[in-house]
Amino acid sequence: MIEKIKKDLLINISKDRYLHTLRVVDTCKKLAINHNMDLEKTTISALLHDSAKFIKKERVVDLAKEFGLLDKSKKPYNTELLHGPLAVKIAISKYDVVDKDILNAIKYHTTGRRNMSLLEKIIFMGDYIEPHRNFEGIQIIRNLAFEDLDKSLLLALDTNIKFLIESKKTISIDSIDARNYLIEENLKKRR
Ligand code: DGI
Ligand code: FE
Ligand code: FE
Repeated sequence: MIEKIKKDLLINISKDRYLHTLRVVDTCKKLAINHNMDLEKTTISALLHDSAKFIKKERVVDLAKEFGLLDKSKKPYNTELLHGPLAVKIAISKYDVVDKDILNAIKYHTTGRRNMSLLEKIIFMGDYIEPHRNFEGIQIIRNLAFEDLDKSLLLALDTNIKFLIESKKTISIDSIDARNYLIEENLKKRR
């Protein structure tokens, strides 16, 4: 299955996106070893996370509508945020993926959500810290991802949210939920 996905990706997504995907696989595997996560599940999730990125912007909303992916409460629809949910459809229809954890890791890789599983956190962070990502503070987050996954996730979410605010972009409720959840859980642990 892994080789088949790679072959298909080479045809479907751009070369740059393909190389990004391989770096994410590699980074996620390192995180998985570090945090004791199943390597096959990790590889499949990472390989498929951006598999819907070949779909043209104008088609994304139509396709998402077709698949019933548009949640009215999440309006206005942001096409950037639909490639995860669409990749889930590819995983199910093309590769018969049934593992809920893999599907959720793909679905929430851009936004995160509350109460993320270990696999979800690894895919989110692997995508975030892959070697070609380059912005201020990345090295701190990179190191933290191996030492304290939750702390790195919180820092990554904070950085994303700040960036979205500065760019005057919308912020998904799932990202806010993910951040609030981590802070609440952290407070509970300290009590
Ligand atoms: O698909 P990648 O480029 O590898 O990375 P990604 O899936 O994390 O997508 C990043 C893009 O998504 C980037 O352009 C910022 C955007 N993004 C992430 N979270 C949010 C968001 N955009 C909006 N509007 N709201 C969000 O909460
Ligand atoms: Fe993505
Ligand atoms: Fe990605």
